Amino acid sequence: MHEPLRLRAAGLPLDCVPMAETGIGTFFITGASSGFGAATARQVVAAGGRVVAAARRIERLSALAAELGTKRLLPVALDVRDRAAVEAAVAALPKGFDVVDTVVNSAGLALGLQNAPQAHLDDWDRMIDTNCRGLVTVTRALLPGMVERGRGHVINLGSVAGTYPYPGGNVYGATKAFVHQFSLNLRSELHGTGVRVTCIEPGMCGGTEFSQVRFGGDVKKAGEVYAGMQPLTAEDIAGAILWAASQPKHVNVNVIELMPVSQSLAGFQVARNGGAGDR
Ligand code: NDP
Ligand code: 8X3
Repeated sequence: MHEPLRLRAAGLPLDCVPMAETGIGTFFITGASSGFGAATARQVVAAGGRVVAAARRIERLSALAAELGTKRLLPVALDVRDRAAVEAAVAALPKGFDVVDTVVNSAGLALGLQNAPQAHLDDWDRMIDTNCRGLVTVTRALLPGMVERGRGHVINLGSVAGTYPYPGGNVYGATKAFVHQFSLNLRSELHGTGVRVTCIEPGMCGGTEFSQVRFGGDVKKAGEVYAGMQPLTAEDIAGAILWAASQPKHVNVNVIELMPVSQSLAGFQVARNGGAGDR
């Protein structure tokens, strides 16, 4: 019998349909108030899934819920750096949103583009707290349920900055290298549990708030980053996330690295000033 019909015949509300019946299942998306997170929420709902949408700006999330429907999207005000708040939010998920099939850890940020000697330690602390500590806190809170159910998917937002160095990338790139290695270690440790892990590692992506945040709200400077080139879009990244999430259950997509055609690598640099340490 067709699944929804079988559920109806069994007297079960379609509201509590688990992943197998809803196809793409329930996603817990951090950073859902903007950029990749918001685009992913839209694509998940369009594919028939449900979303727990988490971020600090609740008014943005409420607007998204109004757009996509409160039966499909639950807005949750959350600062991923607050461990107690993360644990409480996961424990308080209401029926219909409490069986999380996929977590998308998109909350993250870059602050500043100064070289290390000029960079601000407060910015470094905030990137580490959000991109590393926040990501592992959310993941740790959702993993036991996934392991218990024998299915689930952790999808982390890394970056090409975690693999390829560039001036000003210092701690931002290092946090994304952390995300890459954390993802691979998770894969290894979740061996045999049925829980999948994917790290999505994009290059330059426009149309999000990423560069505005990096440059302290300077919209002009943020716009110049993408001048004269065609960056990736948030929809491109959401498409990669949905693709990884909708593979057959025996397939694990470990890492997806994607860049705009306009961006590539430039190789090593040499300081021709006489020798190591010479000025
Ligand atoms: P945006 O700035 O558009 O979105 C970032 C999201 O993170 C916002 O929803 C913001 O919500 C949320 N966020 C930030 N801090 C916190 C926090 N402490 N607690 C909860 N949520 C938080 O950026 P993108 O969508 O472009 O980036 C998403 C991810 O992808 C980031 O991890 C970024 O590093 C990574 N990335 C981005 C690339 C790009 O070029 N855009 C390329 C490669 C990777 P709120 O402020 O409401 O809390
Ligand atoms: C963001 C991509 O190239 O601006 O992670 O660092 S890049």
